[in-house]
Amino acid sequence: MTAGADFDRRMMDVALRMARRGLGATAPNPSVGAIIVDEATGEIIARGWTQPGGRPHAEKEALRRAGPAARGRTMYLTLEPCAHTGRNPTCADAMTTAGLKRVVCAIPDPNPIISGRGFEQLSDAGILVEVGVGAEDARWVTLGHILCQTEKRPFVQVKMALDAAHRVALGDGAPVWVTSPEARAYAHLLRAEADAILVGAGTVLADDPELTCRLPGLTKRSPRRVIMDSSLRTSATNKIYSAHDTVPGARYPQIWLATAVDEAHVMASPHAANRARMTLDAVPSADGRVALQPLLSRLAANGVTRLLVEGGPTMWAAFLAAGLVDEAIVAVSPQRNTGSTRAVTGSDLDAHFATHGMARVARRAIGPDTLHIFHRSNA
Ligand code: AOF
Ligand code: ZN
Repeated sequence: MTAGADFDRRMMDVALRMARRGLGATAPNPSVGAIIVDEATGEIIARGWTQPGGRPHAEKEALRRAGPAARGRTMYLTLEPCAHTGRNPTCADAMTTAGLKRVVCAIPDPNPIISGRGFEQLSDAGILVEVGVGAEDARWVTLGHILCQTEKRPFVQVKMALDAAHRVALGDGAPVWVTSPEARAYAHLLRAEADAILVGAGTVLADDPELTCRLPGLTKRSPRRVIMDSSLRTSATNKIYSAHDTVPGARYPQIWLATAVDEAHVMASPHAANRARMTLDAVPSADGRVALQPLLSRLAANGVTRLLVEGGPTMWAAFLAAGLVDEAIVAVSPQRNTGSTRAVTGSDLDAHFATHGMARVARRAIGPDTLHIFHRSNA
């Protein structure tokens, strides 16, 4: 006997795993997971997830893999199927044609051209529709898309690597590694799951990072790199401007430079030499600094649904103070940095994040380090 709430929940967990596979690869579309199940036997007939670039959608991918075996079966789906007009047939059409009997879906699509219509179309075709299973997890996986639709900004994830005293190393031209290779590999995975990485000019100058994903097999998932460089302090020789040359298949070779100065200033600066490698975006400024909200809405308008804020400490503080951090991922080393450091969170991580409306969701070991994860409480 397979039917029931527990079975539905377990199957939705599989669909959620499918959805997570596409994070960072489907923007501006959300990454959705869909599986087709024979409820009588509990067999998973086909799995689907949103394909790189955003199409085909997850449902169509699962239906294609199932073929005629989809008839009479149940689909578990993390987001309402599309039913908008324009591009035909929609997923709701394809699901109806395939003869699915039941659809268990986690959450509605906030996209106003779809919202509610996908479910309505399935019900009208006689398919049993159940909504809400795994809703909380699905909302989290889909939050980039949801926030782009509702707040015109991407999901913002902040990543910090701190020493045992919760201080950050101030690089002097090269990255200083206090956390372990395991924590660093995890940080590269976060890059793969992001649509864009944001760093401040200070970090580019201090660490001279490349900001690519260098995990074997995932270099193609290196996201778009954005530097917030209000007053053009980065130099044309910083590695970030040439790093893409060494990353096979990097999707976004160009750097996006968000600055508070205008294009004429840029062309008169040494940055003119970088012009071919740079997309320039003069973003409205406050006190000569790039304003965060307008920057985020520009990113969303350009298809960025998941933004990884890598640093440094000034930028972390600005995003936290503005209440714009959805998730903070903090790797803490058991060792102390020997060089110059700056305090970041104080000794009590939970208290620090609580002052910014964030609460702990996890604490776990990663190699010799500890990973602490905080979520925005009202996310
Ligand atoms: C689905 N399944 O896997 C995804 C959906 O431009 P289009 O035709 O690809 O439609 C994009 C919209 O479809 C997108 O804004 C979002 O609302 C939804 N994404 N829908 O049925 C999927 N990725
Ligand atoms: Zn669709």
